[in-house]
Amino acid sequence: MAYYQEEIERMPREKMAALQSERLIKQVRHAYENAAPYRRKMQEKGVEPGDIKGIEDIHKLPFTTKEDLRDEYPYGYLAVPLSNAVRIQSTSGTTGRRVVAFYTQHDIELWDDGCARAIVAAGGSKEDVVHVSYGYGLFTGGPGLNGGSHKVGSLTLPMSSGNTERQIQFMIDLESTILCCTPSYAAFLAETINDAGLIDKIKLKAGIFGAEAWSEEMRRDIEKNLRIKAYDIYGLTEITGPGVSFECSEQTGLHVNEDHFYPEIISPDTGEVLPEGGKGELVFTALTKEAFPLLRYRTRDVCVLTRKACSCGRTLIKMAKLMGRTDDMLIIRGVNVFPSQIETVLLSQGYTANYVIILDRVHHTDSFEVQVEMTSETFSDEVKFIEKKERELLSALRAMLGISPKVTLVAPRTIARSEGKAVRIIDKRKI
Ligand code: DLL
Repeated sequence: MAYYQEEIERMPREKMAALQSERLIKQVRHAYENAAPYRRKMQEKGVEPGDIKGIEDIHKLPFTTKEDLRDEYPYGYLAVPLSNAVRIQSTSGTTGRRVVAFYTQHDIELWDDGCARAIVAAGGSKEDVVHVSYGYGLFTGGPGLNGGSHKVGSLTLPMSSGNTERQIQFMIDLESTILCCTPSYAAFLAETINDAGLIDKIKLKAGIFGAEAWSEEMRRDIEKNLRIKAYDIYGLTEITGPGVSFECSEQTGLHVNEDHFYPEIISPDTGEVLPEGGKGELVFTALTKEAFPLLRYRTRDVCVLTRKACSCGRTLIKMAKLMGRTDDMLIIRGVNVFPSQIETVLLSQGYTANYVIILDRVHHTDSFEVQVEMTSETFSDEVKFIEKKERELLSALRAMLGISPKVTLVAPRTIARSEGKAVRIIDKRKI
């Protein structure tokens, strides 16, 4: 069994707790002294850095939410001089919805280490050709796996997403062995490769897939169609990006890089920490990040943690595959979409908030349709006119979301009204 940082990945429990304690004490002081919102929130809760004497005191700290980060956009939570920051990444969404995360060089290193651990756990070494088809740019998928692959010493193909024909050509010509992309794109690549009769030319042995939920059934299909072993990887921009946790050969959950990211499960309603095995909202504290420390960040992801021994030999705590979210965020083809973004576009274009989002998964790819009611003013039964209006709305939605839905305009008063909460999302995807 190979490890990237064996001493950490197989560290005995007590030693890990001591390391986490030491790091938390330092990190809380750093955040308190260098980022005003942490200081303010801790003062409001009556907590001082001196009250945190070890990891067992973490529950005394206030939570941080996405709204907090947005309210302080862009520099409020930055905890180092801007001149020490070397990179930003950002979540998808509009200006109002964006979170910008900052990194020092030290932060990039620990992020890359997390991804390197994932690649080695998937069987990667310097002999491998790592084909990175996650998007590059503000999205963390491409840069994260790219950095991890460099650390491992593998030949790295910075493909980014899209241009499937070129992806397959490079995969064949350069003999890619490890594919990194969203599970939906992996399924699409598998289908395209098999349809073209090229599967025998493909040398892939493993895939590292994340950024969106995927089922065991989807894993089996991808494994069969690409003749690989498929591993899950989890992360979020605010914490670093991919590599917060990763799957090993046992494929029964994801090891959390808990020397850097301390996980807790809380009740989303009361904020109380749940005992091991309890299902609730995942909360992370970044113990070592300098530029954007993050104390008790509420991810809104629903999950379970377990310390059951793992056959791979790692002692890092494991989280189950994600079980949903506590908010209304949708992940469509790997892109985070809030229904409120769609509503903003509709209202700005003269429509009302009478719409439905219909999601399905056809051949492992998300289909995404937005049905919108025309108003009596915009109503027309002229096909050309409706098509023009649909095109205009599509381009406004694309600009806002970064992905393109199918837009269908329907006659006024045809979308069912609800007596309670409006049903705006019909999600037929089986995840
Ligand atoms: O999706 C980072 C990433 C890139 C992870 C590449 C893995 C691979 P965000 O765009 O900030 O970051 O979205 C974070 O995506 O809170 C989850 O809800 C969801 N998510 C990420 N990984 C998984 C996964 C990246 N393996 C949000 N399974 C998170 C299910 C996932 N959901």
